[in-house]
Amino acid sequence: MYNSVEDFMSYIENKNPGEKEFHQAVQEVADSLWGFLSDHPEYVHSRILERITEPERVLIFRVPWRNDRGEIEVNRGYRVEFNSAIGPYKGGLRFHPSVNLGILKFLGFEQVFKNSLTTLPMGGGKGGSDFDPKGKSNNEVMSFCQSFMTELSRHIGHNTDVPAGDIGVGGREIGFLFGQYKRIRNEFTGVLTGKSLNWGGSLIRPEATGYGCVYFADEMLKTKNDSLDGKTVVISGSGNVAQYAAEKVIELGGKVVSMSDSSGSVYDKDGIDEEKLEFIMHLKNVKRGRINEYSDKFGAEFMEGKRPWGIKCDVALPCATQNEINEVEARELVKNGCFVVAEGANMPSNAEAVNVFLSKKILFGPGKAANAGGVAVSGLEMSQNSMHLSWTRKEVDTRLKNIMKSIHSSCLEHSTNENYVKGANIAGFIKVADSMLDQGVV
Ligand code: NDP
Ligand code: 2IT
Repeated sequence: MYNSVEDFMSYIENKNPGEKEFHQAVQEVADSLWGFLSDHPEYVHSRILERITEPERVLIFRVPWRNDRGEIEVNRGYRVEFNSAIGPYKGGLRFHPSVNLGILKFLGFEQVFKNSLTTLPMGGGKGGSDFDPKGKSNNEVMSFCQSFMTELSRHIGHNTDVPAGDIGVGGREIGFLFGQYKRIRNEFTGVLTGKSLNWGGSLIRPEATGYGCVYFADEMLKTKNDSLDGKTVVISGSGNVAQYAAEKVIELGGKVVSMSDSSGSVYDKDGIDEEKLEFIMHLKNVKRGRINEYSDKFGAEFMEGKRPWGIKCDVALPCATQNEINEVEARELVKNGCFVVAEGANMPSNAEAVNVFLSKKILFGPGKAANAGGVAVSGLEMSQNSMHLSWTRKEVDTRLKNIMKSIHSSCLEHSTNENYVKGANIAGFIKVADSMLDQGVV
């Protein structure tokens, strides 16, 4: 038993040395839950906080593969199976050179709460590799994916653990991974989500995270009798989440003035319209080029090596990666009039930035609520696979919208002062914790 959040965090830090992103994610949840737990001693007596912060299983494996020059390369693969209290482990795979155990544990931990919020029966997990898909040929990406899945296939299954995409893992990689799974296991099942439509994918899954994030922002605005129409919006990233967040903002009448990648940000004062967004989608999904090509083509400003948070806006949608908004940037956003932040990425605002947003009382939707649309539609893809049928675009989009609405109201229900961070953490926790209590000491 711990007397304070500080005591509990010392325990977490000693037990998980060096995993700073994991500590950050746990700290936020512990801060949110502390008062609630003192009113609910049953969770404390059953050591739910100690149990929920310990993954059920962590797999780490060697991934050897051959590059186009015939040389052997070796990467490290991971799958963190964090919590299966409410359903099979579910969460994405990230391929990025920065991947390590601490990052995947933070992502897996967040996923447990996020998946609980979706209303669907999914546990939490996350995996990936330090493999860098940038600059690799299709053939190299395929070789890597096949080797990765050769080991992973022993541990996953449609009722056990269902991976999907994340940074560096999109439709192409899911295809290679699925092909190898099927070949090894000789079964065609919904073991991965984010599949192509022809072989078991769901309509709206590619769009779901970005659309869901914008639906969440819209729900927050509605509480102020406001909407996205006419708002100036800054988006970071230009990958899957950023692209479809931009598409939905444009559709709802907002003006997107910036998108970015790890090399810098473009600032287009005239707005990124549908046609310009199509250029970005082709640049990123087909050519796999850099964002400065947008500036070369459309004459917009390119801010090399810079994040977009200095640009004046009403709404910010961080959709790139963790800790991409620090305290100074958060203050600058608020000073420039930004009053809505909805996190498309996982933990893009660091702890100090979150405190700025909360203390300034702007509408702040934390990632585990605002970006839950992606995994929610993954859950809908699993349902469709189990029923061997597919729903229409409209059907899936309506379900996505309703899920985002339900997450929004759960957040408000479990917090005071419109603190969506606290609301999301408590609402996500209750369902998982009660299920753990029901299932005994496991
Ligand atoms: P993509 O790989 O499609 O795109 C990632 C984008 O973020 C790229 O523009 C990339 O730039 C940029 N980026 C990645 N790492 C960094 C970094 N270290 N510094 C600066 N920019 C970076 O990934 P997704 O769009 O799928 O994921 C984006 C975020 O959304 C992640 O936090 C992910 O966990 C989260 N998320 C994704 C979901 C999904 O369904 N895909 C669901 C829920 C959350 P570059 O190309 O230069 O690396
Ligand atoms: O962070 C996330 O929620 C994802 N990358 C999506 C996970 C999923 O299983 O669709």
